[in-house]
Amino acid sequence: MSLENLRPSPVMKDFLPVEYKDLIEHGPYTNRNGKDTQTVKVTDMGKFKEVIEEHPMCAGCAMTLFIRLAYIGMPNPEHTIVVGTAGCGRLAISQASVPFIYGNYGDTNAVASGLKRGLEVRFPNQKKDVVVMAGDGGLIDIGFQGLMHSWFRKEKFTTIMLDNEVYGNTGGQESGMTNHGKVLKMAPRGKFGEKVDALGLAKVAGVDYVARLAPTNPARVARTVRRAIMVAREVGHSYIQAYTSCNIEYSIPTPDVMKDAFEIEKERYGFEEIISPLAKEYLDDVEKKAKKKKSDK
Ligand SMILES: Cc1ncc(C[n+]2csc(CCOP(=O)(O)OP(=O)(O)O)c2C)c(N)n1
Ligand code: SF4
Repeated sequence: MSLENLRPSPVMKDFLPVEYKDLIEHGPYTNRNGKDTQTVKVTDMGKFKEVIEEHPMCAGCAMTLFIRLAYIGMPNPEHTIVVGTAGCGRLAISQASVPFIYGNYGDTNAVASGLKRGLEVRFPNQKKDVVVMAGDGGLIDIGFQGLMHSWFRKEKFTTIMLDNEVYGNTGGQESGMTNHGKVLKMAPRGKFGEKVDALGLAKVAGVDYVARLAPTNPARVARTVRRAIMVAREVGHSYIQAYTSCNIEYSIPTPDVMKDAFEIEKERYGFEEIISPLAKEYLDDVEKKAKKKKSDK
């Protein structure tokens, strides 16, 4: 959606739902007030209208926290389309005030490839960001072929893997991203193979921006999402792999969800960025300009 497509008559303004007005006046939609970059900050979370406010996911699910932060990080949510699929994440993603396309399980990166190319033809003067947000099963198992080929083709969109290391939505089957030996409800003998090195695959495929992180540092999550989307806009594909634990299938007591995230981050999910020289040059330029704008104010 674009705010330019939806321009209510000024005389009707008072009758618009308060949620809609809040999104424009106290939310992350950016171009209504003449600004072209994100105006809300993670540190102000709770004080502005978020694009996602209600969801039916399990209480304390880290995936939901990550998804909220990802929406805050989007540089232009009003010009963004999210592609998802079956899996827990879409339960929250489909509640957001950002258009959502529900691809068939396994099809996300093929759908996003066509969508992004179509948007470039339809809107030659307006950048539209496409973001795939899907589970580890949806991407590394059933969607593997589409994922890999979108990487090899350097399609200009962002893939975010919500890596809870299990098929959460269907009750606990192992995925390619489950760790070796992990016993799950529907993997009673323990995972046979190793966790797939998706970061390594992304690097080999020449993905321009690759990042791994856990949702332990909210500002860093938003910044990483912003960087990934900016690279996909101008340079090539970007991939974020986020540890988003499943407290149900991994039996993590709700109050300990963040403790688990910090522990796993320390053990094997530390923050990592792999940036191609071209993407680095572009990000340096964009971020330098943003800093200069701030200091000029
Ligand atoms: C083609 C197809 N196969 C299987 C399913 C059933 N299915 C729905 S969600 C899901 C697992 C989701 O796991 P994952 O992608 O890791 O996401 P999570 O629920 O863990 O976030 C499966 C197998 C489906 N919807 N479509
Ligand atoms: S089943 Fe797991 S991943 Fe899915 S909503 Fe519940 S805690 Fe989150």
